[in-house]
Amino acid sequence: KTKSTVKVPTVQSSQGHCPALSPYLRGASKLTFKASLTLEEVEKENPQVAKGRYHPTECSALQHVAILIPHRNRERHLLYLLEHLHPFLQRQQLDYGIYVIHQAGSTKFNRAKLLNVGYLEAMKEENWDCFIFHDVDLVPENDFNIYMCDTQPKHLVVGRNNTGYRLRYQGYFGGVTALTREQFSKVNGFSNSYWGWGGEDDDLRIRVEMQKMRVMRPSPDIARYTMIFHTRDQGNEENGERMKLLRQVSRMWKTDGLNSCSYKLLSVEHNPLYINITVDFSMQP
Ligand code: UD2
Ligand code: MN
Repeated sequence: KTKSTVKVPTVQSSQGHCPALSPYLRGASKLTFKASLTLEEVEKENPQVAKGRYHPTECSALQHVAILIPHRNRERHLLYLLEHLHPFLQRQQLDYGIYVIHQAGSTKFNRAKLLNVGYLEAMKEENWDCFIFHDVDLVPENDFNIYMCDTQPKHLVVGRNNTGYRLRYQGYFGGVTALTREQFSKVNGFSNSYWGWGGEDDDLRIRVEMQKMRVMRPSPDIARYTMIFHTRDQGNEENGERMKLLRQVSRMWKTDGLNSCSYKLLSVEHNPLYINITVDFSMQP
């Protein structure tokens, strides 16, 4: 549960690796979302973050982690996520970068394809060890939910406030997941074919299982999230094709994924708190 005292290691060689468990973790925290919060305030609270990136200075981080957030028209959610995620990741002593992948225009939203773009673009900047695929509206409640990758793909959202903190169904793989560079490339990333809401997370789970990998989850008392309230977005209507697509994964995965992800890159901006990648999918079939 909550640690009352935070011990700072006394011996720190500049070359040494960070400890397996960070001494800065606090456990469960009560989340608040201030209506008047601004980006400038969050920037002021995170002076050690530059161009969306941070690394601990007291030790060398165990993993280099890229957080990928698919986004369109959820500015408020993004602000709250940045506010909570930056200190959370710093307490975990990670070398990290936050990428927001923004879909331009009003074509149907494609979460999975945005995350493929995030992987491909982030890899142009650095050889990241680990990727966290992260919904913009999910805020982690407990910093013992470590944003590092493991020997198997990890699903980090066991429960969330609006579903009674219970796993929605066996095999559920939505919300926030962690895959190493190798695990993600082994499954050829996400499918690019899911336009609108639903199915793309189950598709990824099927890809993972087809490669004989097994989904791991942290314990339910730790893997807890608050989902900031929202209704279904315009441009992200339920995908009526998803059941059909899900029956074709074994036939499609090799040719539909990272190796076939084409997109028009509109911009890459290095903002103080995140790297913003804007893409246009309107030319895609
Ligand atoms: C669930 C999953 C999510 C995804 C989705 C189906 C959980 C906790 N999450 O989320 O991972 O599988 O179902 O596609 O189970 N977004 C925008 N702008 C939009 C639309 C979507 O930014 O106009 C992004 C944003 O990061 C959002 C995510 O896409 O969090 C998923 O969309 P959602 O939040 O509307 O779907 P939800 O909550 O049912
Ligand atoms: Mn949501």
